[in-house]
Amino acid sequence: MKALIVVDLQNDFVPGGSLAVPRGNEIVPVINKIQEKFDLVVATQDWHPKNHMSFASNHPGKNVYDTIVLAGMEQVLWPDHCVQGEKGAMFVRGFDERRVEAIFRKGTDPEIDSYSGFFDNGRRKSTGLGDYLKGRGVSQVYVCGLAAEFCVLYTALDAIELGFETYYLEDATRALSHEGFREAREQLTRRGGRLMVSDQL
Ligand code: VGL
Ligand code: ZN
Repeated sequence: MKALIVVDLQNDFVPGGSLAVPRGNEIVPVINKIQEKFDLVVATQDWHPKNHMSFASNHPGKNVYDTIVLAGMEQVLWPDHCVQGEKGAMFVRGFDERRVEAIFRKGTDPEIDSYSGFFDNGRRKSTGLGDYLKGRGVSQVYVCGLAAEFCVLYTALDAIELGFETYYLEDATRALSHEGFREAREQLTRRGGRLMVSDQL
């Protein structure tokens, strides 16, 4: 069983959004097209309360992209994004959601961030995605979405660790930075993930 995990394809992560990934909108048609190649399609959604501690706005005197220690880990402070129920948190217009069987929301605890679709950054809580995929008999997972070096990367790394054969769809993701993308691909392959482009599906 092959599953596609569409990570955080939300308005705030595409041009016009508050934490826009350059050219993030370009992956929408790619993701729409490849869904038919999979037995199962699931999605994740970054879903923060307004008082989320990853928002620079909740740390008076701090600026966006400063780092702090949160829950014992280094944390980048982001612009407010993907606030529960707001437009920025909605899926990007044009994303064909018809085949999405389940949506896993993350980043809901104000005290800790959550890049991976499987666990928060401190591995305190699971979203249930791993058990869901295993329950559906999935052995191979393909990750795509935004942003390549944050939520897509950490979702892929956790998938590897949970024992899934894991593919990172390079042309169905976009990164915040070139350097971040390069490092993400390197880290992924070092940890046993595989890089693929959608034409190879
Ligand atoms: C993400 C930063 C903060 C992502 C989410 O989806 O990659 N990045 N929250
Ligand atoms: Zn976030």
